[in-house]
Amino acid sequence: MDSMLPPASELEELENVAVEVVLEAGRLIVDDRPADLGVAKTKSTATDIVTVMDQRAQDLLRKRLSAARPHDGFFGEEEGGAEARSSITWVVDPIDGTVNYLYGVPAYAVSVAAVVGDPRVPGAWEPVAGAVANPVTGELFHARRGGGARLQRGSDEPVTLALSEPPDLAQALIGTGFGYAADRRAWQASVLLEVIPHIRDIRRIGSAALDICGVAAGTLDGYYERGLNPWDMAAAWLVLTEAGGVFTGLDGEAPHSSMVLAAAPGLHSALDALLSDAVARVDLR
Ligand code: LIP
Repeated sequence: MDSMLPPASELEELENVAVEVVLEAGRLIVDDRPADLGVAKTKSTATDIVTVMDQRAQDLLRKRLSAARPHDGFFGEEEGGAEARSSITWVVDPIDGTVNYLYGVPAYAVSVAAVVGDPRVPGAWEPVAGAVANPVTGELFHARRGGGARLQRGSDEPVTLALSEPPDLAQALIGTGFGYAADRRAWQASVLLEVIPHIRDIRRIGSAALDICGVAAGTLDGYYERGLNPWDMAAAWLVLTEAGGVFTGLDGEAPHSSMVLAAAPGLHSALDALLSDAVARVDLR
């Protein structure tokens, strides 16, 4: 897909646009959060919720992105998309960690990525610029292909992210998540039972974008989850790989809804082997 890569100057522009719009949407979901925020509707299951602010934030992001880049496509978690007339499609999660947002748990994020290829087809797309903002903690992660990854906290100077040597698997702090369907959660719990005796501990933060950025920033050593959509992972994927990390599916495949895993090179293969065995054992039952 390197042949589809925009020139360096355009990658920088795409990164700046992503940063600008995630900060604005982040302010909107914090400042305009209704005091009586509730569930506007549900999607795949009764616990897969949408609030009015998910749609409002997506509408704002779409408006700003189409004003800045009228020919680009738009592919978001909520309603409303657009086909690309350029090589770029914006993949957007207006609130990643919506359940945390509803409960007031300060671990949710706005995630915006510019990708090449078709984000609806696993293995047929990749992010080239992007940003993830947690509007409560003031953490802003951003990256562009070949340009490295940065973390900025509030008005502090941005720091360049570079993964350090990871611990062994047995000492590794691993993040994961659970889906909205009961049978999916039961399967994920069975896999976790196989995994947890072999690692330091598990963290369930509730936002894949923040989990994957956490691996890039060193607040987690690794992460895995089944059931992610392109918008949950697009921007954080690039933050991680530009920080020197590895982001794949199982057995080194392309990232896929069946499984994604994230870690530093030295830990990734051990985590992949552990997960492949665990999934095989659980699926045999
Ligand atoms: C969430 C993911 C999280 C997963 C949740 C949910 P959403 O995305 O970020 O990793 O465990 O089930 O899918 O629905 O808040 O955008």
